[in-house]
Amino acid sequence: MQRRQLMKAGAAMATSLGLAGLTRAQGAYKAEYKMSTVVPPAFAWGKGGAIFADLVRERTAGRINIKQYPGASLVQGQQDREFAAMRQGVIDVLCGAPINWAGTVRELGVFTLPFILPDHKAWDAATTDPAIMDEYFGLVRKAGAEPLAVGETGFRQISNRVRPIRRPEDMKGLKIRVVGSPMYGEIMSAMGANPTFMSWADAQPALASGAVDAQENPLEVFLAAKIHTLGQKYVTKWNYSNDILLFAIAAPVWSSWTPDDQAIVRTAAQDAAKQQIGLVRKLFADDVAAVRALGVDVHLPTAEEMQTWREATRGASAKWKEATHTGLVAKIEAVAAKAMGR
Ligand code: X2X
Repeated sequence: MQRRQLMKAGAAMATSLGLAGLTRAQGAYKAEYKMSTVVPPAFAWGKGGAIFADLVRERTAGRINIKQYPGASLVQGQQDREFAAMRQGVIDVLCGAPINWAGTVRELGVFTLPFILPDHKAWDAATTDPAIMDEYFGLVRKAGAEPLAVGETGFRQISNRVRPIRRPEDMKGLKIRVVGSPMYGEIMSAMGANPTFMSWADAQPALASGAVDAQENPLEVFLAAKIHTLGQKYVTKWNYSNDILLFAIAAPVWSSWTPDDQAIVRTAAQDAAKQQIGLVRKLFADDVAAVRALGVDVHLPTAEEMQTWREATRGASAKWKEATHTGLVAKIEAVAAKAMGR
């Protein structure tokens, strides 16, 4: 009897020791988890980050406190360093566009190839396809982060201060600012412009001073950042690229959380992504009218004009399919074609 009681006590002790061991393996929670976003919550994509942080704080009763650092301030505004900084432990939470990380993890740029997902039907089909997303999330995990959900940064449109852009000839000699992504640089060269790589922080003064003539961003960003006040008078809405907004957690941080908290954080990211996509699409629906109301000329390309852009970028596109992930790109193209009824 006594013996059995002793054994019971021993078992209880082992269990509690085991739990203690587990807690230790999971590590102590930090007082603050640092999240980088390029733009602040006044933009739909920065707002996506704010919604995520709020949901996590509420649903974990403050156990997980995510603090947003907009302006990519954790990397001194150098947004192309975000992913590397996440790997170094400077950033805990990513809520960003993989196009910014092209120099670190090229293969994550598959959704940003020119004209690969030309409309929302194609975009939705690809980003909700289980086989595509399993493979993509596998690449994110291999790169050192736990992927949680995917929002939308928005279709990117070109603007400039010189003339309306209708055909590749209109791009000749235009100095265009692009993010530090060689893929975007080569697309712009293929279209006839002179690309220059610059962070978002540096882009705005460069546009204001006329050091660069053109830029490309979703019109939601054009409006929120008041890019028309920087002398940008002409917009062409050609929907050439629409990057995902990836919500992800640095792998060591992710494994320091209990399975229950991991589940809460994943659901919060999925809910935030859904809301964020809703915001972006609402703005997209009215963006032409909103931009025109500012006195900016907005050109909507004809089907024929769209074909000239596709042709101009065919070579750059083929090169970057190889440079990112040929197999996954083929899957994305097949799903997109089906969604668009081709
Ligand atoms: O810098 C940009 O142009 C922005 C805000 O769109 C990105 O982060 C890619």
